[in-house]
Amino acid sequence: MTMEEALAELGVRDDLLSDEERAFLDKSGYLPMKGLLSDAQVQALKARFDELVALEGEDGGKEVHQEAGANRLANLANKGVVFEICFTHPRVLTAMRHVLGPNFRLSSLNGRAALPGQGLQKLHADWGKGVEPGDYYVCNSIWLLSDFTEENGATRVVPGSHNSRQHPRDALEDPEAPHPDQVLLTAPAGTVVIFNSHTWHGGTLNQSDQARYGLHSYFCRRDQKQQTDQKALIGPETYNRLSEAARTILDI
Ligand SMILES: O=C(O)CCC(=O)C(=O)O
Repeated sequence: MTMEEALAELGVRDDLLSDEERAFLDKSGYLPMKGLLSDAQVQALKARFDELVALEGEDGGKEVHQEAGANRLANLANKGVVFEICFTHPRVLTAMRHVLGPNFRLSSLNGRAALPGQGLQKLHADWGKGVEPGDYYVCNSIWLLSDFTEENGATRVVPGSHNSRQHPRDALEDPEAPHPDQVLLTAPAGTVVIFNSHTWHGGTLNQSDQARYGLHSYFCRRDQKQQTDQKALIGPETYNRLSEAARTILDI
């Protein structure tokens, strides 16, 4: 199945994004979409998240990345039907197509819960160097499973930085310090924030007494290496359950 056929089958249509949304994403490098998940979906995703953290213990996230001060999970496309929405949602895929063009695939689906008193990250981009405006390789989406607030470590982004042609590592004296232009992505659980992964971003300090839960459904151009080799890691149960269109998004 071609990507074009897969996207059509999953209900992707240009008009799922308004002109205003497209313009905001182009200019700012991110786009919050409220209410993509119901409360029941948020609860089910959180329950599975906790189950996997308990099951995997110190190995959590090791397929991709582990981080002190955060419960990390990886390879979630392969760890439960509940995660399927993160790589098949038509509005999210419409945004990915807008940023990356029609030939993209899932790079990885990971989880991150910043623990109380932890979670501050350097401003970074998910790509090693600056790019020319419009020539984007990767695009992420963060799925809020907790309300993101000023206190609990909401993600910060620097609007417009995806078009700066610079990487924060080179451009900033102290990438961990607050940036004068940074915006905190505060929003209720169930929101999905698309962010062009060339936009400078990072987790902030969780000053609350509860973990702050999010999922990162991360896409790349189809000619780029996936962060998770979906074909190598996919299990038979997942493979058999997925539709051909979903398999095409994973490129398995
Ligand atoms: O979870 C977040 O707030 C952002 C995490 C992030 O950017 C990362 O782990 O690279």
